[in-house]
Amino acid sequence: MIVGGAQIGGIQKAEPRATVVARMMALMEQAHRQGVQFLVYPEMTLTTFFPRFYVEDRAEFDHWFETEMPNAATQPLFDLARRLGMGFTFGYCELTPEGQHFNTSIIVSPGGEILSTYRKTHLPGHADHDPARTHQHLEKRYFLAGDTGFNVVRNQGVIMGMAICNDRRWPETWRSLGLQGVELVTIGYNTPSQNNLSAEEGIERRVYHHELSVCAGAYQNSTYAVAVAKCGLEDGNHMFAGSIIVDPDGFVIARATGEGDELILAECDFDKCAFGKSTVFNFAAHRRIEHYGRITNQ
Ligand code: ING
Repeated sequence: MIVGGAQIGGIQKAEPRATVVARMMALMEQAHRQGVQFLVYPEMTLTTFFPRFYVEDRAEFDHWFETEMPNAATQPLFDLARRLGMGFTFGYCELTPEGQHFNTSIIVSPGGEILSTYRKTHLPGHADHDPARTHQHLEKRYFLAGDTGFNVVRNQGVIMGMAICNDRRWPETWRSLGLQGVELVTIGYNTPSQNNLSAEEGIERRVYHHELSVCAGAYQNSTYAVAVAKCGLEDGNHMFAGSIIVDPDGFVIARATGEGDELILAECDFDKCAFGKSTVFNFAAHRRIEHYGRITNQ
């Protein structure tokens, strides 16, 4: 199966969802022309990365959230995917009827059915304004930690699982999916080039840690991974690109070259996952769970 990654360049605060969806659809049509059957979009694909901004009354930011999916803004994307017979996944900010705010992603079948919903588990950053920081990163202020856990679903004959951004840095994410036989892990991300207490950390180091996390996770669980950025400049704030497709041996088999809207794609032979799962990473034969207690109870 040819799998695609639809990297999205910066979305400015003032940019309406309709414009963003049109950009997403253009990439989907390009993907279809190049034989892509499943397409991966970034985290928070519909809006700017607003957790960089502090607001006292969080309700002021509810307009960044979707209360239903699909909805008027995204229905055209669902309709196009169905017409093209393409499965896809994308991230958005979810406001539930109960008033809960999640950083969410979904997997949609070629027939337009939402097969799986995932809510981001690992929220980086902080909940209150931190004057010591050069850049705020307030995901803990605007989102609840996800309540879905890590699940897989079979779509288009492939066992697929979702993670979102910071999740990729935690081995627990990957092994939770690996233990369910995952063959394709999708990861949308928005990673600021500076958001720590010191601004001198180089972007090369950040990009290295991103790629290291994805390649290690894929290799250690013998799965493909597609990690796709929303990147470039958003109202002057930079997020790095580096979208990649990684094979079950941990090799990068496709990589974005720019920081704008860009399609990457690769032919994925999911039978390749079986070798690692039956040899080096045959979990049943080699893991010793009696010694792993610290991972789950600390
Ligand atoms: N962003 C970043 C990420 O995990 C971050 C936060 C940046 C963590 C740099 C560590 C280093 O890629 C999101 N949205 O999780």
